[in-house]
Amino acid sequence: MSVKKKILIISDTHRQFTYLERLHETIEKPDLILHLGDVARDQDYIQALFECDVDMVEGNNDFFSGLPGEFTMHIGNHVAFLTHGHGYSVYNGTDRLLRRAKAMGADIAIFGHTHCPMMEPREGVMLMNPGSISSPRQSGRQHTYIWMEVDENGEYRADIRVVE
Ligand SMILES: [Mn+2]
Repeated sequence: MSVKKKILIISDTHRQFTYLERLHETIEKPDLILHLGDVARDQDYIQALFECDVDMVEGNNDFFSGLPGEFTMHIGNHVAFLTHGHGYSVYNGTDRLLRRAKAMGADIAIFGHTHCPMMEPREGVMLMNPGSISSPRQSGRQHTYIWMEVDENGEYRADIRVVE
């Protein structure tokens, strides 16, 4: 597979950059960073650190940020729906998020907010949450992100990775 595009997916950085900086020192340069919200003030810093665009949605702690609450984008042959997730009550499951992603014609739904990583196919939609690289809440509390690579055929592979 020849990689055409590398996307770093992160969320809920909440002004804490220790693990993000560590990650920056060890990974190859992404072509794009997707940030699933919280907090908007981190966008400029991350953009400067990685020297690449950071596309971001508004989190529940991002007041008057001017960021979109959600958007869709093409990733290779796929359509991804991005939102922080608080508007879809993701703490109580992914039903509402899934319904909205389908309505938007997406086969990938990327969200944050829970600070718990997830990679799970459900009814034709791949649900992805990078967790929080700064303040993880899942058991074991590993500092996680998602690394995604898109190939020349428009297919992607994505996996949850840990910053040690
Ligand atoms: Mn949040």
